[in-house]
Amino acid sequence: MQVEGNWCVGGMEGECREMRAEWVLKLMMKSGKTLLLLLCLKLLCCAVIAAPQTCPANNVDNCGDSDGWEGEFFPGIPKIKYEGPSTKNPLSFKWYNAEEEILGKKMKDWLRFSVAFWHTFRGTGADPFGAPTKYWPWEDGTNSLNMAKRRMRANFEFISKLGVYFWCFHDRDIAPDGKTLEESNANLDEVVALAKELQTQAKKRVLWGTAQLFVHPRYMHGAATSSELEVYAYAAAQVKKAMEVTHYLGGENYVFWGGREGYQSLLNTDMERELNHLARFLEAAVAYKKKIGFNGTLLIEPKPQEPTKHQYDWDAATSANFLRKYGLTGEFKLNIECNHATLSGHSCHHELETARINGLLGNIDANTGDPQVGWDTDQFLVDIQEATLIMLSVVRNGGLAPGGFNFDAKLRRESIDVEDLFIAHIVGMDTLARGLRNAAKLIENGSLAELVRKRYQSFDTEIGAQIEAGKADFEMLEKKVKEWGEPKVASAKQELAEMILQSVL
Ligand SMILES: [Mn+2]
Repeated sequence: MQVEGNWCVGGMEGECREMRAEWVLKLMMKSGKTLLLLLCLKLLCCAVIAAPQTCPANNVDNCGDSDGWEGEFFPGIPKIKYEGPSTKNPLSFKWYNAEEEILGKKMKDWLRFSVAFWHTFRGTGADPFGAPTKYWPWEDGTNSLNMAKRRMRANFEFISKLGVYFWCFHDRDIAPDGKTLEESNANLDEVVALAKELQTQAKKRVLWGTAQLFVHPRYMHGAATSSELEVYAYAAAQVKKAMEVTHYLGGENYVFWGGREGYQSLLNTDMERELNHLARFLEAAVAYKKKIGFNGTLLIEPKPQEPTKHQYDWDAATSANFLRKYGLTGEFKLNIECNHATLSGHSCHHELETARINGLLGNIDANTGDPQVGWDTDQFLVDIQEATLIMLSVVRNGGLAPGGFNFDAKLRRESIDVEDLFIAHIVGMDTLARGLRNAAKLIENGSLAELVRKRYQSFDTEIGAQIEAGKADFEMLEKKVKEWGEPKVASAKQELAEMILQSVL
């Protein structure tokens, strides 16, 4: 018997056929009306495709077998080791050597890598045109509590084998949504208790936690900027809980990505009122953080569009201005995502430098977009030049701690092997490690710093010092112009700077 649906593909055929047969048999014994049964099966399968989150947390029987998992989740995949640039082994590091010192610090301390639970363990490969393509062997097609726990165990085996110290999560991605806030909180508590046990055993930590305030229909107008008071309150309750569990898991940061905080049209939007509400929401988050003794850094993650036409946290400069206006700069830093940087028309390097010079660089969501594609593709970063520029900013910032590099990146829809999860993270880690090595070469070589120093040397003078100290008035400068005549202007040496950068790649 053929059952259409999205439960089973590719390598899972064997297990899936068994699952289908068992399921069909159970149902046939109950009803005996084969035609009706087939119709129900068809409808059920369609429901699974359309809304994978509709399977209730407590409804295990109707949503597949959610018993424990025997043995390893990633059998045959060893702990990933550094083998150097000449190795041909895809399951090894070519450039990332965790314990090696670069510029006086271990690579693992410069890079503080983190796995993003939502992409790695909840990413299905679905897109607006097509169904999921990824069916990891440990998934049973449900969103049950048992499945959430099994997934959490897979997460810790993955980060342990990968040799990463941190992980990041959204509340609703690690535990299923309940019918009420109380039920959702209870689900979260149960999964978080297991996560705490597993991360203590594995000696891992949470880089940051966050609340998912954009999937549920209640958040269609936004969360803190929703036009509905009850939604604002619900979001506050959800963030309160997400901060509590992040604190419980020893999280070093807490992130606010603006989800649907933005607008689709200014005609029906009171932008001033919405931004005031957002500021009040963030003030309340600061107050609650202090109340529960959570010392993690609060981070705002800029993004210009998607899902709204105009997100309020457009870019680093806009976010910095928002924080200043509402007196929040001392309480927040920025989490810069490279793909969001390019969506806003900047380079990742520009956004990092804008955050850094404003004292706001807190964390990096390490990913990249595609220059031919206009949306947020969340790809693993593989561009060595981009990685070198990123690491130049990170080194200038003295590192990112307590922040780090979160791989907010997903496999392409067409990459469907379990080992692809490892390969993608390995190449992302190696690219940034190579960027760190190159940045160190640039800094130790000194030619680029010298080029920049020379470019501004006219200000290293008595009058220059007066200007920079705010002591040069227009009358004095006019007098100097009459004395000096036409200014002599030097070359910017851009091509030489590019040549120097090329020499370390
Ligand atoms: Mn993104």
